[in-house]
Amino acid sequence: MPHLKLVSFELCPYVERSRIVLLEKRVPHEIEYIDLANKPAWFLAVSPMGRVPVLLVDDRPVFESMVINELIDELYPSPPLLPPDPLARAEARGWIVFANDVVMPASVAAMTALAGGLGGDARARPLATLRDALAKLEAQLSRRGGPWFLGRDFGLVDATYAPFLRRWRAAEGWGAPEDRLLAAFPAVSAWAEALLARPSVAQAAPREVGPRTRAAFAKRAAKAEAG
Ligand SMILES: N[C@@H](CCC(=O)N[C@@H](CS)C(=O)NCC(=O)O)C(=O)O
Repeated sequence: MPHLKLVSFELCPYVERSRIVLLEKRVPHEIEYIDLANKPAWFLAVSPMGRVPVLLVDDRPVFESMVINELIDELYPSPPLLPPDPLARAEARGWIVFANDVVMPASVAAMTALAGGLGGDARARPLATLRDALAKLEAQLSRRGGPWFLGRDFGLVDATYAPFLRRWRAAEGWGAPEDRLLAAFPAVSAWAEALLARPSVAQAAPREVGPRTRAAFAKRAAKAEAG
């Protein structure tokens, strides 16, 4: 089996997705943390977009969490984290893209607003996008019956959303009562509970992720306000 090294930044939710997948598969792996504010030359040489995660597979770099996670699933087929049916696999990939393209940008903007005490459009717009995204997830979960996104089996969609749900649950405590979006979505809330109780997800949690994420987003908001 190849040697695996996950190049990481401790608070990164995308890295955390791959950690969850590696832990689900019980695959031995090494982790190397880098400072994203001061990227080493060796990292820039293996990460064309300058982003973590990168998985070094016997020194061959693989980038993008979605690609890394599918590779791990293919290299270590047990337990499978994508369904055998092509249509169900396509659905899983679609909802992973939804996380990447809709949920993550909205949650970053919303967490920046909550941590930085921003108001107006900077707060209202991402919260509205996130509420709309959660409603779509709620409809899927209700239709599919849980406990995991596609149904009975934990999979890559679950590993993808767990880091977001971990952070968003913490972030809801930073704002006003009306910023608590999850209360209106019982199926998403139950999914979040089940995810955070899962051993792989619990083990992948960065140290003091809530307060450190809050501090990072407050800094980001202050920087944006300073122009
Ligand atoms: N689409 C990428 C997103 C990865 C990403 O945005 N990672 C952030 C850290 S959480 C990063 O490396 N940003 C580069 C930087 O901050 O310079 C993935 O899924 O792997």
